[in-house]
Amino acid sequence: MLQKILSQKINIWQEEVQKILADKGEKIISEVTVSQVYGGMRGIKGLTCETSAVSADKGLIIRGYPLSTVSHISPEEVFYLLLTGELPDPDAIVDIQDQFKLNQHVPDYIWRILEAMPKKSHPMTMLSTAIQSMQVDSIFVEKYNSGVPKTDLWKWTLEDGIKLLSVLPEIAAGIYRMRFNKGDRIKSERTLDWSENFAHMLGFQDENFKKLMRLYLMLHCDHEGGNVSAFSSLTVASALSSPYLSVAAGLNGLAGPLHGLANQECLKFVLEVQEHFKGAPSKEDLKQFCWDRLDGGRVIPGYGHAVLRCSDPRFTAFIDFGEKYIKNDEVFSIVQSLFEVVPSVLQKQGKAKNPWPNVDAASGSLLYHYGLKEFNYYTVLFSISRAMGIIAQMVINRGMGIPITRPKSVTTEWIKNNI
Ligand code: NMX
Ligand code: MLT
Repeated sequence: MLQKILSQKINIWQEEVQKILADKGEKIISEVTVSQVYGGMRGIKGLTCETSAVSADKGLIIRGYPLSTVSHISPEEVFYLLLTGELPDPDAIVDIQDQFKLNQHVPDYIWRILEAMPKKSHPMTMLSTAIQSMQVDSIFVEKYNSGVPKTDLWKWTLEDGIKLLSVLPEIAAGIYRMRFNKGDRIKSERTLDWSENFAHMLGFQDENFKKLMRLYLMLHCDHEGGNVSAFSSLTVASALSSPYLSVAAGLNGLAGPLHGLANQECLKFVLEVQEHFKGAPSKEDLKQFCWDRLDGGRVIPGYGHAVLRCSDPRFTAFIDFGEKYIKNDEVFSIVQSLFEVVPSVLQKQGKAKNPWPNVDAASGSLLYHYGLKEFNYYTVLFSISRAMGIIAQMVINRGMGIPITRPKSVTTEWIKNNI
């Protein structure tokens, strides 16, 4: 069903792009300054992304829907929305859920590889190792080797992508149970949906934790094309590497503390506050604690953003969840106090261009409340969700025939002599 819908849409999108290129191909949409060249290419409009856009003052907009208007939908629904640009009807939801269930089998070699890894391996290293090991079963590689036309490669990207999304919850849950000595792996339960099944395989039965997982896996799904994980994945995919190698590459970027690993760092920081003050501190004490951290040359995790210039709507969605379900939790109350204190501290310091909280500032406190306390696991949760956006972007880019990524670099010598 999904392949059929996408076949029609991709033809239309291709025609649209051909027309844009014919009419506007030589128009200028961005200028590049020397500071941008040395500054992580910030703000340069240099690639397209159809699945979502991030507005500086509104945050994530998925296929035209501001996040707050769709934050209630399930991960399966958002995957369909990212791919097709439309919200699925009930038949389409069942179709996606069936496809995920049909492809759920995790190959045995994955468990053997994970078991052979050093016991103290970071869960993100385990996850990306497991994902890239699945390259051996890539349908995309098989079809590429058999010489299918380039225009059809998106179909096999989609097939590998769906396979990967189908097994990711079980692999991730297996990593959790193995890495943190939680006992045997828990078998997948076919009557449950994607996020409920994941919560079940982690070993959590609380209905509110399941609600949190549904929200968590929806909120982290995508953040346009230029963030480190999407951009890295798409660059690797542009060389026609398989979806397994490409997604693993992006998740290795997500594992950096300035990107997805900030959720681990953030909860660590909140717990340090709690430990230091033996409870929730006063606003004045908290302010001083933040200044001490900044003066020590460290960032406040969960705050700041390369694109946003407002509170991240994903943060707001988590705070709303916390206020509804865990109002009196001490760790959550520290997160709320930080929100009252950190923006003014960062503004006063005057370095961060965005003093407001990002997605990572609140999520850890919610997971911690429900007993998922192993915070170096948190970026794995981010990864399961982000894989949806990366795969959707990859399928669309292949469908549109976007070529290999290859921007031009210059040397400092060249800048000295030519600018
Ligand atoms: N705490 C302290 N300093 C900060 C912070 C912060 N939260 N955010 C930015 N700055 C500093 C930054 O380090 C830089 O300092 P310097 O000039 O000494 O190098 C200066 O402010 C200017 O940085 P910006 O242009 O505002 O930020 P940039 O676009 O380069 O980086 C982040 C964006 C998100 C990497 C940065 O804000 C940061 O390090 N935040 C903390 C880590 C974090 O929460 N990351 C998660 C992002 C979301 N995600 O999940 O991916
Ligand atoms: C993300 O979700 O990818 C982060 O907010 C980082 C970004 O957009 O650069």
